[in-house]
Amino acid sequence: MGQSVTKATTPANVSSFVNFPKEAIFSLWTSYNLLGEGWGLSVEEVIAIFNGAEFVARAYGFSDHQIRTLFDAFDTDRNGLIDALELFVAIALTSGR
Ligand SMILES: [Ca+2]
Repeated sequence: MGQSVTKATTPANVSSFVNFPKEAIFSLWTSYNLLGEGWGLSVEEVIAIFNGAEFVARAYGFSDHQIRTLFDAFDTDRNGLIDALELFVAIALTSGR
């Protein structure tokens, strides 16, 4: 009553970053722990983390442009930083295989 259940949609420009298998999530988290310098990540750090995540790099091979598009979707205040935990939680929540 008064509620509707719908299926979430993903903007086309970031749709490549959903439905990751758990190996991808673990790979990104490991890469973040090795390369991340804190919770605030620049686009260069996010690119390095995606490229350093062995499983993700091998299975998906995202271009810098694709990763910059993802970064821009998260950097809503356009200050050049995004929150690492929010990024990884969002990716994990939109995955689940
Ligand atoms: Ca920001």
